[in-house]
Amino acid sequence: AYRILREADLRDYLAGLPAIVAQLGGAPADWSISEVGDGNLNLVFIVKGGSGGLAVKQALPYVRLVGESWPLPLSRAHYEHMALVHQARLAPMLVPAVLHHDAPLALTAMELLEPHIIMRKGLIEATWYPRFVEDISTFLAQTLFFTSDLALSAAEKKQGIADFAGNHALCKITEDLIFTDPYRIAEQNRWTAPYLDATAAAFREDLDLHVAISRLKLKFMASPQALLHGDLHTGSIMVTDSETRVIDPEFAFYGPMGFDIGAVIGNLLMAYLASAGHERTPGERASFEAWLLATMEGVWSEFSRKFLALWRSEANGDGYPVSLFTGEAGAARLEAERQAYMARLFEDTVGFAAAKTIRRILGLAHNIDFEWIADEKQRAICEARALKLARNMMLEAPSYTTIGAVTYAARELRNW
Ligand code: SR1
Ligand code: MG
Repeated sequence: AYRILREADLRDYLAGLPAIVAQLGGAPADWSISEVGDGNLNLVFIVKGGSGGLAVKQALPYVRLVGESWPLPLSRAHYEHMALVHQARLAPMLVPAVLHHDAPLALTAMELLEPHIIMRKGLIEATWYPRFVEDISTFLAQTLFFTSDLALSAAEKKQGIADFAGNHALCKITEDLIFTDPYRIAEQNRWTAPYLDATAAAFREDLDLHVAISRLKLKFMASPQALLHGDLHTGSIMVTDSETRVIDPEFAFYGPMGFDIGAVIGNLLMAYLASAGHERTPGERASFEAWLLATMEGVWSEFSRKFLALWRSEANGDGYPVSLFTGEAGAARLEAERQAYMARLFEDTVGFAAAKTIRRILGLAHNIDFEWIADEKQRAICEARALKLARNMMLEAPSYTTIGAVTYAARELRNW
């Protein structure tokens, strides 16, 4: 039966699992266990034994950030587990290995990622991650392509949608917190007041923006293109110099691919525009910010290259029947169609990146890229730049035809 585990309960529980006891080593009484969760929803324990360690995540029956007044289904642990297993098959070595799952307890024990750190924290420290472009573009291309109609039969795809359809409470969080609340008066919204009061009010009055965000919301709700991670911000990525692991897919569901890609790009944009507010030497600042822009460009261009390569070589799905594109003319027409598909996907990506940015500045759940800028006026300056860029990206998404156009606009706004 479900119960919220404290450290002592977890010790007793894990001591009853022979494979886990072997993984940890030593006597259970000697294991160190500490709860380290700093996310918005769950408990996270780090457990260390005589010869190994693991991370244990348990879902709470409510939103941790807010408290018991906001109940949330435990079933999200089931969807997260299913997504992790699926992603491990599609993108080996890019997600943590699952060691144990207990559905009634809404608990999953995973490989301990050490010395990995949460990427967002590394970016605030101006740390570069040379593997990131290669790894995240592989993760995105593999997980999105192989769960799409380009790779699956119609029956397989519909089964996939059904398997994750029950995760609607987590989708509802996204629908409200990203696509609705930042654009209306909502009790839980906050922003850096008083500096952004007028901007927040302008966003609440901006009907052009309300149309644009509503189109994106509809796309999020009604375009089951592929199995998404669903919350792919830089707090859901753990990194070292040489490794990348994507964690926390509890928001997984079948949705529009651009939502995951846009999450990565939007969070890099925020890291870039927050950089001015963090202590750095001038040289460190310039080279780190240049790396961030090159990283954004690399994420899209490498994702796009890998996704297209998969489409050309692994397209066994029902989406584009090969029999309709025979001969030289057919092959050329299909290739043109692939390019048009990627252009539409990029437009979605730009819009979702903008939505992800606006929600972190005007909505409930903020991020430490901005929050850790102690001087509130300086923070508001960085946030205002990000809001200006995001508003333009959302309204003018079709005019951003290349990732270079996005990074050019970001660079232009950097000193606005
Ligand atoms: C109430 S949950 C707030 C946010 O935390 C998660 O990481 C998701 O981004 C969600 O929108
Ligand atoms: Mg999370």
